[in-house]
Amino acid sequence: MKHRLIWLLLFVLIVGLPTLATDSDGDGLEDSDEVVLLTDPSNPDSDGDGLGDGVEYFELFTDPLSADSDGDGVLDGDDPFPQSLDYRDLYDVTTVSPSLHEEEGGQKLVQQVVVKVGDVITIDWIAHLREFVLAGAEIEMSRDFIDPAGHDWTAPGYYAIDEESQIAEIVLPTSAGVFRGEIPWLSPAITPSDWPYFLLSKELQIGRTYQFYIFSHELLAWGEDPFFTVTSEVLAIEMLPIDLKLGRREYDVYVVESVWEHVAFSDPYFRLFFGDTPRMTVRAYFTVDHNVLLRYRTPYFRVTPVKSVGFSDFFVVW
Ligand SMILES: [Ca+2]
Ligand SMILES: [Ca+2]
Ligand SMILES: [Ca+2]
Ligand SMILES: [Ca+2]
Repeated sequence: MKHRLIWLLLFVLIVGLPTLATDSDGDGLEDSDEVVLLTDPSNPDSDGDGLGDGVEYFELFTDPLSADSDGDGVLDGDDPFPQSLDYRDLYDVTTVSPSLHEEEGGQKLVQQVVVKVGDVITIDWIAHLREFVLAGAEIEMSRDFIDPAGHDWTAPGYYAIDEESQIAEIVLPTSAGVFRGEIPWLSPAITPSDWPYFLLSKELQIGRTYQFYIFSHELLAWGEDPFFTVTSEVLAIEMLPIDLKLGRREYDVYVVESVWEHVAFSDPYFRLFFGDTPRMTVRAYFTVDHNVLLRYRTPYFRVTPVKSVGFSDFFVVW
C-alpha cells in the first residue's frame, strides 16, 4: 500500500497530472471544449454545413450548431458572408440586422431596424448589387410602430438608375408620404450599411485606399443631398482581444478607417451636430487570416415615428 502511494507520488512528480486534452474528431476543439459548446466531440462538423467546428468557432465566428448562422437560406460553407451581424447603438435603442442572399435577378438585402421595443421598420431591398454597387432596387418598407405583431404600414418603392444619363428615378415611401423624384446618380454608390461588406469583397492591404459614394435615402426624404463621398484606407494591422465562451483570444485585424464627407446640410438639426461641412470618421476591423468583419462603428440615422432623425454610434455584437 505504502509502495503504491510512493509510486503514484513519483508518477505525478515526474509525468505530472494526466491531462484530458484530447481532440477526438480533430476539428480543433478539445473534447472538453465541445462539452461547453454543446458540439459533438466525435463529429468534426456538428451541423453538417461543410465547415469544421473549430473553424466556425475560432476563425469565422459562425455558429457551429447552426448550418445557416445568419438565416439567409445559404449554408455557412457556401455563404460568402455567413455571419449574422446584430449591431446596436450606444443608447441601446436601435438594432439593425442586415442579411444578404442571392435571388433570381440579383441579391436581396433585408434590414431590420428596431427603434425601441415594439417599433420595427423592415426594409427589403431586391437590389442588383454588382460588387456592392447599388445599381437599382425595388424596396418594400414596413413599419410596426403601433402594433408589433402586425404591419401598421407597408409600402413599395424603387430606384431605377439610367446608366447612360446617370439619373436615378426614385419612389421612396416615407412616414410623411411618398417621395418621388429624379436625382443625378453618382456611381459607384452603396447604402450606409453596405460599406463594410463592400470592403469585405476587396483584397485588403495596408495603405490601400478605396473611394466610393454612400447613398442615404433618409437624407433624400429630408430634402438634403443624399450622397456622402467616402475615402476608406486600410491603416494598419492591430491586435484585437475578443472574449469568447472559451476564454479571451487575440486576433490580428486590419483596421480600416473611412472618412465620410457631405457637402453641407441645410437642415438646422444636422448643422447643429455637424457644422457646415460635415465630416465623419468611422472604423471597421477585419481578421487578417479570414477577412471576417469583426466589428465596426458607424454613424447612422435613428428613425423615429415623429420627425426626429439623428446620428448615433453602432457597435457590432456577436
Ligand atoms: Ca473536437
Ligand atoms: Ca466536433
Ligand atoms: Ca459546421
Ligand atoms: Ca455553422
